[in-house]
Amino acid sequence: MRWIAKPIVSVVVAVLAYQITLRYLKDTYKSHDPQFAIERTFLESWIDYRSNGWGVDVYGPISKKGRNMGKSGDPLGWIIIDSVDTMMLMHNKTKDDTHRKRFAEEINIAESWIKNTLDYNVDSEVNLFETTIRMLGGLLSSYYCSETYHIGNSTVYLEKAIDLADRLVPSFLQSETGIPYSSINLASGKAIKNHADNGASSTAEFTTLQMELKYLSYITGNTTYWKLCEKVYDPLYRNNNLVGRHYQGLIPIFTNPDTGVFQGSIIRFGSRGDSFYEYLLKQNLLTGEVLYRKLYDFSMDSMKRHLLGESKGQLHLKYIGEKDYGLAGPTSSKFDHLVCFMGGLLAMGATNGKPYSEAANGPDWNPTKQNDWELAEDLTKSCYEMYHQIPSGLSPEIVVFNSNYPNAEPNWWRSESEDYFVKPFDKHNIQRPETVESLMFLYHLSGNEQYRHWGWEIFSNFIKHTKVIKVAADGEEKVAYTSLHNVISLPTDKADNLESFWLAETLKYLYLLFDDDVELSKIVFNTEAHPFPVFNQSRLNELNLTTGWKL
Ligand code: DMJ
Repeated sequence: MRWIAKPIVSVVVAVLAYQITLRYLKDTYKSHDPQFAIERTFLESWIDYRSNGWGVDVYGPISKKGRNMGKSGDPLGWIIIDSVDTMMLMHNKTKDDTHRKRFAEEINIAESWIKNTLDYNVDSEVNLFETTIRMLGGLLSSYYCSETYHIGNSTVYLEKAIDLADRLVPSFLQSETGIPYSSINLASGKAIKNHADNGASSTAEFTTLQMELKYLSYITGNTTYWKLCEKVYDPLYRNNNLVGRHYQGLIPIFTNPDTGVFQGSIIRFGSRGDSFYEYLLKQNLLTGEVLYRKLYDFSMDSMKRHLLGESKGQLHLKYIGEKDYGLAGPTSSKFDHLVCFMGGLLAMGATNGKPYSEAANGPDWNPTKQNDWELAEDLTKSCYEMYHQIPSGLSPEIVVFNSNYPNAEPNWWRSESEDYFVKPFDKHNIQRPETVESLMFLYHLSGNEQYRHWGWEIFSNFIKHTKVIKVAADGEEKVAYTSLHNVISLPTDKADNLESFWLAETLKYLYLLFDDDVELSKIVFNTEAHPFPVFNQSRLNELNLTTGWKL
């Protein structure tokens, strides 16, 4: 019988192997055209907004209703401006003629609206940070992409950017310290203190304006923007002795703008703390200024000594914890999804945007860089697990890693590996970018395919769970994408909310994850994923743009 059994076994093995391969391929990006799929998702989302909510700043993809942000009711271009450079990028890179034509039309529509309808001379109180990173950042990168990819009229974006920046920079002149209040009226130029938190400004907010304003000085030659925006650092470091024993480069999340002194003792890498660290490194990468690199390295060293933890579950996931009572207090294992940008940042910090294989063999490589690189990989893995173990495959807004502080309560959802928990109020997902952002950086720096597999899994789950389908009167299906109230129970509970960073960041980073032509040493993304080119040192010398303060 042997002579029959052998071929039968071989056939069965071959069929099984074929089926396993098929199943595997079906679930991986390799059996798809990921960039085409992401372009389509972007277009579906954008066209829903353009058809039903055109011009509004806040839009609900379920109700198809929206409103504007400014008190006066005038639009600020929130969703439109945040989206333009993603369309320019996709227009430039797509292999599909229909998509390219569509992107060209949509860019043209957005550009006409910015040119002819958008007016920043409005009696509206806007948040300085959000307006800078999304609007000023979006206009400047659209200018850059328009010039680089030869699409649209770059002057439209630059003129608007200058008009907006001139309305924002009076913020730096209205406190004794040069630290801005949190909001400003676009028409009158009057700065307004935060209505809550005793008028404190969020520390990460006034330290996340510098890339945009420095880039504007670099383009226009008007050095005022550069000089004003860097003034915040001297009082911040000096008045708090920020590099001294008490803080060791780790910032409390609130600052009194009139004195420059920290308010409260909450230290974290999540909301109101995050992009302080991001802009230290990115200013160095963008402009070459050495001081910011030193400050970044100093803060990262302290972060590793004071905030780093490892979960007690099966996977031993690394996380950056929080200190609610200053550095001497206990470290909480609460972890905002927002912190997931840190994988990408640490990887860029270690390699300066060069492939790991090249950087690690270079003369500057050292154990600290190796350690930063490994931490970048570990944190990105933790963030991936925040999607992978959740029933919908999408991360909640906040998790608590399994640690001694705080202790899990019975009503907290437990991940299968027992590495993290989710509290009842933290189960929502607003299509945030930070994890796919880190996947994009880690993939291009390491070449490790695993990051693309993870990214495809996350993208597929966004499609599966955040898609809204409405059948029109003529039977045509209209598709949109929206936020979720709850990622744990299935089917997921949808929220009527489109965040502009879904279009500006999440889909852009996913798209670039699958792009083969990304040179991370030549561009620097602002915190809203708007790309700026690395500055040319001779242009900086010509304009005499240097760091205007010392520690
Ligand atoms: C974005 O607006 C920016 O990335 C910001 O720095 C943090 N939060 C959102 C996205 O989550």
